[in-house]
Amino acid sequence: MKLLHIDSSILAGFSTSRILTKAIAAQWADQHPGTEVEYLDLAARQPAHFDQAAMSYRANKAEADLTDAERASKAETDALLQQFLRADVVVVGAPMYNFTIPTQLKAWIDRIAQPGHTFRYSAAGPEGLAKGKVVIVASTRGGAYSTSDMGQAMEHQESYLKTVFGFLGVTDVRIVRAEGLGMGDAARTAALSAAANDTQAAVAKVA
Ligand code: FD5
Repeated sequence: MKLLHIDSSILAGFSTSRILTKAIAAQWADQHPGTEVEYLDLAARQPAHFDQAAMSYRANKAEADLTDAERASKAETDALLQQFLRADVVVVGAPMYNFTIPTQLKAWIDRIAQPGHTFRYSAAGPEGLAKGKVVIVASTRGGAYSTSDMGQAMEHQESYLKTVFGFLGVTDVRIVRAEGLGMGDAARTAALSAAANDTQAAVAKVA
């Protein structure tokens, strides 16, 4: 079984989501002997923004007709896409920055969301092609959003990730959440303890 461990926090050694993804990946490997872990640090190695050169991926141009920028971009897309497709389990560190995910994580999603590879349009509508994977999201945030309707309406982090992974065919998205991290010491301690419980549940759940 292959596990892809992804971090996107820009806070390096101060990051909370990095602590959570590390624990999730370690516990998963413990409980599933033979797990091969690949690691992707999107803050250390950020994919380029999905731009005009990146769009050439969709045009199926002959290799010889690509510009240098398009060729480099295609190689980046191919590498990230294949890495995602070969994973059975994807652990994603996803802090909330400005109500949504870090730009580095969005740049990765833009690379892996490719028609013909991870989704396609059919007569019956869009169909996700990355089926059978488990995605575990380590969600961290300064405020608390899960406990009120208003909070849920304002957060575009977990809800966005569930939507986009669902669109790609991943129906099993598990959330490990530490929220209220900026609301004082007691709230932070409670958040970390809730995330530890979520981790156990996410790792133990049978697909
Ligand atoms: P991980 N939380 C929210 O609830 N909302 C946000 O929109 N945006 C944007 C940024 C950052 C944090 C350090 C908090 C937000 N947060 O990276 C973030 O989700 O894995 C959590 O910190 O740790 C989470 O743990 C929102 C991230 O996961 C954000 C750009 C950075 C944001 C509505 O919703 C600790 C530094 C910070 C911190 C921080 C910071 C916040 C918090 C902790 S440090 S806390 N809160 N370093 O020192 N901005 O590295 O440990 O979790 O609330 O306690 N900075 N921010 C916040 C640094 O910046 C909270 C609420 C709201 C808005 C913002 C600076 C310079 C340097 C290095 C580090 S909201 S340097 O008004 O409720 C909006 O070395 O000089 C280059």
